[in-house]
Amino acid sequence: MSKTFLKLVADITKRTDSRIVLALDPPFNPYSLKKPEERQRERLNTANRVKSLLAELDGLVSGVKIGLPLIFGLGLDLVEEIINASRKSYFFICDPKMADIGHINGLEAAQLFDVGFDALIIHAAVGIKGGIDEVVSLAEEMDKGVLGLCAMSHPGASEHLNKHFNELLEIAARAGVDGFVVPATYPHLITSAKNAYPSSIIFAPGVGTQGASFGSALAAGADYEIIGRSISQAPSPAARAREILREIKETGVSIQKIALALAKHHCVMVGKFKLTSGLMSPYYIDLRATPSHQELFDLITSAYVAELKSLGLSFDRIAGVATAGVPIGALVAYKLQKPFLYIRREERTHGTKSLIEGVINPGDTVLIVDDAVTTGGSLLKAIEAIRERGGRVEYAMVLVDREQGGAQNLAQKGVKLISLMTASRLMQELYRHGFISKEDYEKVIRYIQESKGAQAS
Ligand code: BMP
Repeated sequence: MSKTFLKLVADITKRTDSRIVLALDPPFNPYSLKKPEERQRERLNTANRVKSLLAELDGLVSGVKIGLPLIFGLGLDLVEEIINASRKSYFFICDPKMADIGHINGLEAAQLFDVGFDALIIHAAVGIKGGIDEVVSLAEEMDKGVLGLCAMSHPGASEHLNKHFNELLEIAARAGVDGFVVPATYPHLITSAKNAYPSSIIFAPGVGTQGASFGSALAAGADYEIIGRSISQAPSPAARAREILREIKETGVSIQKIALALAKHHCVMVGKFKLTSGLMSPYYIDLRATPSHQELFDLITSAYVAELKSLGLSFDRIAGVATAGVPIGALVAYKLQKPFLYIRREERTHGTKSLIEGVINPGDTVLIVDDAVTTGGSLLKAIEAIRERGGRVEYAMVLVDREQGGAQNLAQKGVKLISLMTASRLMQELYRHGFISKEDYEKVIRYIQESKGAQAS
């Protein structure tokens, strides 16, 4: 494990405050030209374009990942020039997706480290002995980093590679890598990796062009999002990177802040608790007091608003579920300038005997808001009450998904659950920032995993 690489990553990120690593894969093929001098001109033009791109993105992106297409096209001398030109602005990761025997890996790695790459990516699937080990020991000698690729982002990855994710993660960790590459398109794998190795550093590709939304991998527990075409092929890469950073900040960073503020105000507790659903739990989230903490409450409701805006959903009304969903929903509705109504826990015993307080017109689309979901029981009751009154419900939104079947149970009723964070993510943040002990963290994660297993069986 390279202290130098991890320190470099931390120092640059401190300066940029950006969790983006640019994947640099410009479409360029000098070999389509026949004459050597034409090829060379094309290489120099591309190297200059890359240098200007990196100068333009200074401060917006923390790392640059260079893959084989650019290395083949330019050759390592020009790659070295590119790295030297912006050495101070970025950490540089080479992505050859190494997968050979250790001896060959070592020969490749020595050249890549000598031209100035700070770290490289190797397939965890090659295994440690006579595979990853030679690269890790060379990296240690040269004070460089190694990242283990443990799963991939494309659909075919689920045919074989990603099925072995946990084994690959364990292999990479045992080999002594500095971090993992885990795809944003399979966010549950990111959460599993962070749960298993909370102090590891995770880089997630697959964001933007491949479908995962900006900030989603960070929300699942990644430390960096690897973004290529969405930035490099935008008409103005710097303007696009700024927009993406804004989106990421609104989701990823605010989630971390919320998690820490919840802990600070004792809204998350570890112990032995009985939930509304009747299930026992080793942790409890109580968001009923959040309106008493003005800053925290503003963070929470702003995060709901930001997520709804970024998803671009349209609906006519917002309904809060009693108790904690009422103040949250009311403020979110106010911020979005939507009418608000709420759903009681118990029917009134006199008067209208309705569960609903407020106005719904038949055909209105209603977004249901609550604080947390376990199995989805309270949300399903609310959905039913609203549908009985002629309202249409397609989405329900919560701050925390306790990952105990809520999303699946709602999906069966045709409702998509939007959650700002999973309970696993919340616990990771609390553990990483010293609010809960390793034992408590592991106990809660085991409980979450086991209750997921119980769902599946
Ligand atoms: P883009 O954002 O343009 O899709 O680029 C993604 C980058 O991440 C590419 O450089 C690709 O090689 C890399 N990558 C990936 O897309 N999926 C993986 O599973 C692993 C990767 O390294």
